[in-house]
Amino acid sequence: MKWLLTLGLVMVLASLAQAKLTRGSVPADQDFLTRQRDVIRLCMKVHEHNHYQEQVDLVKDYDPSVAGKFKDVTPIKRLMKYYNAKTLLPRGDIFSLFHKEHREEMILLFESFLFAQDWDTFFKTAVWARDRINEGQFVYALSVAVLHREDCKGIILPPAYEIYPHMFVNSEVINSAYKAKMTQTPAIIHMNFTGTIRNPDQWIAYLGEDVGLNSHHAHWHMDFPFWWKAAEYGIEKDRKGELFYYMHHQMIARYDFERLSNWLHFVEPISFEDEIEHGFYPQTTYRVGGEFPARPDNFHFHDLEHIKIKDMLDYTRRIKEAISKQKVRSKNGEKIPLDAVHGIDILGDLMEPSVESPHEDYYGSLHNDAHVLLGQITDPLGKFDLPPGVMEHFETATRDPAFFRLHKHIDNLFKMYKDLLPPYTKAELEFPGVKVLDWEIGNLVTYFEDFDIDMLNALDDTADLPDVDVKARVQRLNHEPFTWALHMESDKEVTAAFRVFLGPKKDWYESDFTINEVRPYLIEIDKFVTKVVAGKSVIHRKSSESSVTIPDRETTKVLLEKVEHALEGKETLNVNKDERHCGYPDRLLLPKGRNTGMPVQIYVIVTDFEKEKVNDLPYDYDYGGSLSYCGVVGGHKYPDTKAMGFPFDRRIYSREDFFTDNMYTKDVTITFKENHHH
Ligand code: CUO
Repeated sequence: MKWLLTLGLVMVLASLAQAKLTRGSVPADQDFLTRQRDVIRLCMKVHEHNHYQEQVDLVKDYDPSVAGKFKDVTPIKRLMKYYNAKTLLPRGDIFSLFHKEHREEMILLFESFLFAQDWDTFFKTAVWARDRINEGQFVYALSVAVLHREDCKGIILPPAYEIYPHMFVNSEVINSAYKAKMTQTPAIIHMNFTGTIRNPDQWIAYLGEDVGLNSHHAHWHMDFPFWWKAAEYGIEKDRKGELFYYMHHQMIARYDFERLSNWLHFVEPISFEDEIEHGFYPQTTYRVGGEFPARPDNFHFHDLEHIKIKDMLDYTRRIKEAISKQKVRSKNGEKIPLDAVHGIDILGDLMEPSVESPHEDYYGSLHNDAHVLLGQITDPLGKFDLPPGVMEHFETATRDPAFFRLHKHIDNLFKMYKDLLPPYTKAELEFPGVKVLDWEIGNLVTYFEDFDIDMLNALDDTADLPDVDVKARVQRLNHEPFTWALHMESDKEVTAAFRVFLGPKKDWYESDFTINEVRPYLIEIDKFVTKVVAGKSVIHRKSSESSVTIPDRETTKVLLEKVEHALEGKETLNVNKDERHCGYPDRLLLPKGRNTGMPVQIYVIVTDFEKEKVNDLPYDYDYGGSLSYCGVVGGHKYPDTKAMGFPFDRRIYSREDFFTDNMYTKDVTITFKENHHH
């Protein structure tokens, strides 16, 4: 009986978790379902030639540059020219977005996809390309196109770890998967995080190697590509530079929180002149092209042919100079002020850098080049023809602990800029007439659970054997769903913005952090807008509603089955065409904490949304979720004018100066349960 009750509760909770998913959902029509099926099929077994007969027939005599309808034919014409001249990256080779020629070819394909004037041209061009263009370039261009084409709204892309499992699971798992297929025995293969417990970085590998975190990161970079030509594509990316800063800042803060959960010190910024203390052995093998290169302990940076260490120092110095003068130089000699409104956005564009960098020749390509320097560190001269390192793909970069060190270096430059801005005044912080009286928060409990990665696409069909069910089983962090209730008092009805942060309370010696010390380490766990009525009221919120997370992904196999059933009329599939797939998975909302209970603090600030809104859309307009780290897409403006990370993005002198009646902070603990059973 008790068991039944628990089961009932779990089901209620599960349906609550679905609530965010189904908001704005409508039953998918045949047109949509066909498109969804076709896109999934394009992403299946991408290393093999077109194998769905329909797709093969569709492009038998198709030349997109002749038969297709494009808004601008230049990209497809150029692509065809290179294709016919056989100068494109061959199929089977490893694609890296950081490689200039690889990228430029991919952009031609992407632009062909984006400029296709109807679904028919788009789809046929994709089927054509799938057979002829390098599969890495193809999947990447297709994914970014699907995320940006009007007629693809709502289409779900398979997660990267299912398209290329090779990049996410270690070599042993791949070998076992082959064995399973050869012997036609379904298998679940257990996989450990890389390295051993003797390597302290391995203690937190559950975050860096989490496929959901990697998916989020890769997806973010597809929503906000650094190579995006907004004017040409006719799609603006509002506050893209600031989002580059903020999303990565949040990743670093989260990493540091996990480190403290495990009693490790906060991560040190990388220095291009010093040894990198901890090495990294990815123990992962490309499908073709060998193992991901490893980096031994205490390894130095080395000059590459096209990227020099000295350049990185120069770029860093010039950026620091611009920050301290609060001005950057543009290419045509202008001085652009780094003011409080635009400064962070400009710096983001400049450091990543994106197409919008004010002066790439002068400020260089600090962040992107550093990814490449790290990726090629063990074969800088290309003597051994090693394939790209994990740092050279957004899908795998966070696996290397040096990723967080690099981004800490970048983040510190952003912090240097923020620290020069005046602290927020009382007037900027308060919300007269609105008070937070109390905050009730449920228990924060985390645990590890098993997660299975579908290995279907890791197995080639060459052996003429039917596929068998093969899964890699990994551990992943999760938390119990929790709710909270904020007790408010207001002298009038207001539309209020709520920003919620979580931070560690005590350092490694069990002394309390000051508010200014802990400020850079706060993670944003929610942000939303709602009405607060006059008088006393209570605002309820569930962890599943958080604006930083998205619900867990379905496996592509399950999704494809549902789509096929819906096409046959056996069931209805609901689709929310605005739903985003960028964001931490819901289960990563909380850091691990400790089994003894880690003391943390939760903060909320309530502000007047009427004063910060940027448009007249309804205050509860659904931007498709995960707004906090992933901004908004679809040509919308970011919905408020406050700096991301407000009010903790600027220096704070003292608690007394800072806290106003519209803020509240509370001590809570995060307890990690070793042997957790639902
Ligand atoms: Cu996301 Cu460095 O920008 O990986």
